[in-house]
Amino acid sequence: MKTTITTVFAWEVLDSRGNPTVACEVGLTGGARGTASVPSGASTGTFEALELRDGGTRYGGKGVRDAVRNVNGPLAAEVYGMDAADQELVDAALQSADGTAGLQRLGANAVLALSLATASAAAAAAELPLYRQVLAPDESPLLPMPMVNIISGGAHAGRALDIQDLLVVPVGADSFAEAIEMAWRVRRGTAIVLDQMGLPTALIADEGGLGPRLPSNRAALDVLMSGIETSGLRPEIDIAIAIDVAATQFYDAGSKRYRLEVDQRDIAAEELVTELATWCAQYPIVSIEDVLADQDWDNWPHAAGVLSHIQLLGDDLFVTDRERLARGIADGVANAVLVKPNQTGTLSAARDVIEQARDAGFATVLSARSGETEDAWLADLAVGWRTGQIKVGSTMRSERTAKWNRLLRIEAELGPDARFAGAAALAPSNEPLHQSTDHRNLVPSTPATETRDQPCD
Ligand code: 2PG
Ligand code: MG
Repeated sequence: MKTTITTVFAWEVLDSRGNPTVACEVGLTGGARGTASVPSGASTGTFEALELRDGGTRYGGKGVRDAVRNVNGPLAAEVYGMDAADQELVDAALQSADGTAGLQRLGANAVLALSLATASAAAAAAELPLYRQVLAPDESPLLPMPMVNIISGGAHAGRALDIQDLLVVPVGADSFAEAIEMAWRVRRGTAIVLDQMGLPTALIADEGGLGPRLPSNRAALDVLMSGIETSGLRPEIDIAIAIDVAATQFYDAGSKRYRLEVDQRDIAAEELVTELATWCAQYPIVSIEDVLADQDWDNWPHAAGVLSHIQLLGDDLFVTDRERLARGIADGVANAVLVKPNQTGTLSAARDVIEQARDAGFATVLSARSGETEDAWLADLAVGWRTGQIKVGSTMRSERTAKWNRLLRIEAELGPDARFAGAAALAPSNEPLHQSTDHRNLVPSTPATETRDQPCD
């Protein structure tokens, strides 16, 4: 067999924040090789799988030599002789080598590096691009709708705002390439607006977004709206807004209240939801992520009731975890899930969560982390897994453009066969993303936002 794993080699590299992360190469009997490197979050959810760091003084404690040793030692020993083409079996072996639920022993960064490099080697052996390798046999590739960061706050921008991400969804785009150009226009328009306000535009946040200091969280929305207008695109029809509140970051579990530093307010969950509902009524918002904290389960059903007209996305809430998503589905607290492979540790576990979400009628958004590398596997996974949406950051910084550029290439290469998920991928009216649907007609004839343009309260 040409796809037997014969070599595993991991080493330490730097991510886009300059912090160490794990890279890995897997070699197969037939000579094929695959490499991968793993990303790292800053606004991490409390319940994510473990990112193993060395501690001590080297790299301020952020070194990953232990994780690298775990790949080259116990994890490699586990997969030698296995068939790289059987991803599920390899991932099950990696999971059982660790033996804990959150990969607490060997580290999710170690496990994911090997899981991804295995997929990449199997694709090389089959002489297929990764997106074809991970595609189900009866399905065809689907380019995702991008959710693009324009203004950053929270942990990605020195807490210049409490809200973490203000993003755009180019709902009027008919192709991925058109969507990226539209997002580029809004980013440029927003920079022009900030410049006119006398604010620096060179303050670039971790994901390439603008990181201005503004007087309030709402002021950031107003700047974004002006940016959309300056771009010449139409709010709602061409461009809609998405927000990642990342509320876990400003939640006080003791008092169970939310501290908005920029607004100088200390509010209860209900008030935060009311505030967001008001924004939904006043701005063309189609998606809100982590509206409440990951420990605030009790208040999520209220948020879901009030905000059910838009895409309610769980990131820190679900942490790409089957059990947490199952609870979210049962409690009806959201209608979409953000999927980050390093929150769970293996490709198979991430894919499982996508299937689980689809079966429940949830929309899926594959997401990068705020600390990324130049590796572009995320783009291939979005297309091959038909996630419908992708969140990568802004339209600049090479670790971000690596993913956009990969998607641009895939769309260009597919030519007339390229299918773009379009606005119909967004919950709550998301189209099923299984192949049974003909995605040529996924972009609705009326702008998708018209159906969602109802007050959220
Ligand atoms: C998020 C991600 C990406 P981080 O919260 O959605 O924007 O951030 O990788 O820091 O968790
Ligand atoms: Mg998030």
